[in-house]
Amino acid sequence: MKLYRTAKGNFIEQGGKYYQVPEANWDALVTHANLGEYLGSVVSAGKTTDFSGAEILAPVASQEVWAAGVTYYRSRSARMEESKSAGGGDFYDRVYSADRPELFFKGMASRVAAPGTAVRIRSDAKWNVPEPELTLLINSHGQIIGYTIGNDMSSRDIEGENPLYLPQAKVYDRSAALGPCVLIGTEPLPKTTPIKLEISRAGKVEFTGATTLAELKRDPKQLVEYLFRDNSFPQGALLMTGTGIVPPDSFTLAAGDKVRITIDPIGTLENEVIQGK
Ligand code: DO4
Ligand code: MG
Repeated sequence: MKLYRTAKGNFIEQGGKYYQVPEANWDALVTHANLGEYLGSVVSAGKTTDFSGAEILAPVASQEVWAAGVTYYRSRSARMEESKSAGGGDFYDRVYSADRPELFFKGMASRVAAPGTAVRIRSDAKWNVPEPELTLLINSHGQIIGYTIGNDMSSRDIEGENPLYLPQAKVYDRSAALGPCVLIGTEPLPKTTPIKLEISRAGKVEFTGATTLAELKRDPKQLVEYLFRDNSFPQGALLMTGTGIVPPDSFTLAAGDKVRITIDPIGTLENEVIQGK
């Protein structure tokens, strides 16, 4: 069952049919005592609707968006390389194998781009990449209630210059995209689940990459446990689980590029890239 947040309210898609959710408030859905059961009852009522033309919004309202880092070996190695001359490489190796994961605050809804809208490159950054990440939707009790797709846009030159610049490399207007929907479910996704990234420029594919959840070193539940340690999230939270796809060091995003991230059971998140205002 997929849940869409749209400008016309919330919709469920199941078996190719769409159902409008009576509860129009996204925060109320995320904090619902039993979301799966509630949405199931909407489907069982059998009142289908026309979904075409609904403007799809990012699946976030009052939730904080957080991100985990260096959860895939590929991310560890890329970060060690980019921060070598700044003497920061060792930190990435250490966090990859430490018990405590790297978790950082990515922003609120105001920083997040909806599907089909623009993500941004910082105006003062020269080396930029999208980061395709399985993203967890978590309720106020710290339970994973669904899965969406996240793009953790990153400025590699800024984070590589000094690891203390990480918040500037990661958090700025339109530095994240989420969507297009939430796959509702509390069970972990299979380890074989593929995550795919395609970047095209002027109609030509510039980069493709793929990984699977088998490469994710951390258990999503363990990431959530750390996030909720000494933090309360009365409206729930979203947590990006890290990237396992990093384009070669010679690659940087450019304005006009199209980023497509596909996680099969969820869908495809597509955004165009802009730089500056
Ligand atoms: O430590 C820097 C950020 C890492 C990150 O965002 C990732 O691995 O996805
Ligand atoms: Mg990331």
